[in-house]
Amino acid sequence: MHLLHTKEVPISSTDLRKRIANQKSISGMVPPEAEEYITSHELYQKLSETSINLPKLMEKLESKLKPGRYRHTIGVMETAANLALRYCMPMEKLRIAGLLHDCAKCFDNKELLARCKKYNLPVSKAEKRSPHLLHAKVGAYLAEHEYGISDPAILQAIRLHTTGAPDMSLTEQIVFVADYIEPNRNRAKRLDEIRHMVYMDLDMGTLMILEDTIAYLKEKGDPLDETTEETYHFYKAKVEQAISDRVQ
Ligand code: DGI
Ligand code: FE
Ligand code: FE
Repeated sequence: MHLLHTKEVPISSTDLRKRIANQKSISGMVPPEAEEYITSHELYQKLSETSINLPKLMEKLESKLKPGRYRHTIGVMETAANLALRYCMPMEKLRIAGLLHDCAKCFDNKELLARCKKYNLPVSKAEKRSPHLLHAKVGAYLAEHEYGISDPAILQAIRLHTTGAPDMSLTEQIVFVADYIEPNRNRAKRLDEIRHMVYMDLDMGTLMILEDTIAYLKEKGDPLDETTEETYHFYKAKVEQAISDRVQ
């Protein structure tokens, strides 16, 4: 048995967890690295979705989506849960985000544009050219107003799931990646390689997805949304930086 002589710290972890659940700052009460980890992994937050009944949500979605799309949705939900466990994120939160990410996929382009007008959602030039991109934005709106989700991290993950965004939160990045690799997907090239990679290096996996999506869109002649492009450049630079840090 070793006795450790340490300074007495008059801070209890229970109090810290309570402060976080009540959205109070813990700045200066833990080392900065611990605070950064707690924030980026969304730890100890009160899950505002505790009242959410997942089976009911699933039933409602199943009635709205085509069978193939619903299967994909369940695949994304389970994959997001797996990745949540891998990257120490709240699993329930990621399941809900995965389940709802494509909840507006039942609308055609005309309906998506009409919904944006109705809900006062801005439509960019790129979205006007490719209105299917709007299912992400409209989906976030529906998740909040029709499926009762209030957690901003979930809503933002749904909003960004098609183009990604530079410097995504872990929740956003996991939904983005899960959407691409879920087990029912079978068309994209390098799928198995990417599936393997995202469990080893999430940023590298994200970069590979962006490379392949951009190549696919170029081949099809579809215009790139500038967010997709910015996201690609962000993760390319981040991965290159990580490699050069490792070499030094
Ligand atoms: O809704 P899903 O089919 O599950 O997946 P998604 O929301 O990622 O949408 C995939 C489609 O979106 C796929 O065909 C690629 C396309 N996409 C992704 N980024 C862009 C894009 N399409 C255009 N036009 N521009 C983009 O930047
Ligand atoms: Fe989608
Ligand atoms: Fe999807």
